[in-house]
Amino acid sequence: MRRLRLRLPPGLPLPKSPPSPVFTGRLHDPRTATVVGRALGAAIAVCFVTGLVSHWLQQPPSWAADALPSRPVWGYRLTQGLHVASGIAALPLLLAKLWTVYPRLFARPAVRSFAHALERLSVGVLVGSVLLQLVTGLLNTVQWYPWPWNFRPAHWAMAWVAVGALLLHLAVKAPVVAAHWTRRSSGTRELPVDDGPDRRSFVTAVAVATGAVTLTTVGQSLTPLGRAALFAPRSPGHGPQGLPVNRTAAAAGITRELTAGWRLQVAGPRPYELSLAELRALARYSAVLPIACVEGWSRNAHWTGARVRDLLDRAGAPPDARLRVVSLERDGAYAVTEMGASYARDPLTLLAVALNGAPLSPDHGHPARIIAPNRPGVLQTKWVTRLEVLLP
Ligand SMILES: Nc1nc2c(c(=O)[nH]1)N[C@H]1C(S)=C(S)[C@@H](COP(=O)(O)O)O[C@H]1N2
Ligand SMILES: [Mo]
Repeated sequence: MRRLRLRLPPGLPLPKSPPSPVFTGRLHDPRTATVVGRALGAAIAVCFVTGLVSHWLQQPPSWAADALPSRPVWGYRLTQGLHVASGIAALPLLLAKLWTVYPRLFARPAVRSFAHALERLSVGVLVGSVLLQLVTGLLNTVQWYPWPWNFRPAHWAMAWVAVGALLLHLAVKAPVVAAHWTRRSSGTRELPVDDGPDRRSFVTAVAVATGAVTLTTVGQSLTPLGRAALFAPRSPGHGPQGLPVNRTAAAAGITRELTAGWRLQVAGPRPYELSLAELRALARYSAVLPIACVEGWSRNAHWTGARVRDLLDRAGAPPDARLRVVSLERDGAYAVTEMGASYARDPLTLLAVALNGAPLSPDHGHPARIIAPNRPGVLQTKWVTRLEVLLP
């Protein structure tokens, strides 16, 4: 390829910096930014609210821990499905929005006043935190953690940073948003006719892209769309006994030797132990309850087991007692979990020994596991060996 060389006439001073580009396209104007921003804002709002629900169900403040709602049984399935779906949908919307407004990076003067500097800084915080939230959240759904910090507390803290920056941004931009909310208010009507279609095609393309990523992933929780979930990390029907597995028995270090002489210990005012045969004799209750993983996949299953409330009553637990559930697993993050009184007392909360008509397979928690309604998957402890009554 021939090199193009710019030859300046002798004596002409060199320009100090290249001239700023000029953007005249309708796709970078406030009306397009408003239309895309509205959809992005809605996705972020759904994502934030459902994220709060997920956080509180997983890590309730102590005053609320015994009163978390155990109904509807599919509640967490719905909210966490929405959380992951709205986060995924927000990604193409965010890219479209950034593309629409990026010419502002070239606005000169870069800073007009102190207030303007603060506003630009807040936009930087907004873009950075929302990008980080959406990308790390997406990576979490495929269980890939290429960063040194603990995902959950960081995701929680960053959510507040992002929402704070977003509210500030909306407050600053409220007049512009209001002026461009409808086509009429934005004055598009008076534009030349040939100015309309480019915006319409852009918005349509963004809508199609957003719809496509949603349709090809949402089937991981919305099971009727399971076959369309080409890009979802999980397919809800795949796994032993028709249910996906998050952490296998092998990964958790659960060996045949560990489960061979298994007995359930129940610690409380009247402690006792049960052999597997004895527990199976108590397993007279069945419930259809979902596993709803925080990563977004979920699936209903048919569980059979003993009611946790009956096991606790037998140990002499008072009705408002809390429960600690201990797994055979040695040092996993979910080896020990706690359950508030509202779950422990719910007649649908089981210590399950069978799944979809067959004894639990090792990967689903053999010999026994917790299954409770409206509960994040991480708290549905597998390979349970001990229940401890926590007196109020
Ligand atoms: N002991 C123990 N229980 C556990 C886990 C774990 O890592 N250790 N993973 C949890 C998670 S994250 C989910 S989503 C469910 C998955 O249950 P399944 O493998 O039976 O579908 O189990 C939960 N129970
Ligand atoms: Mo999970």
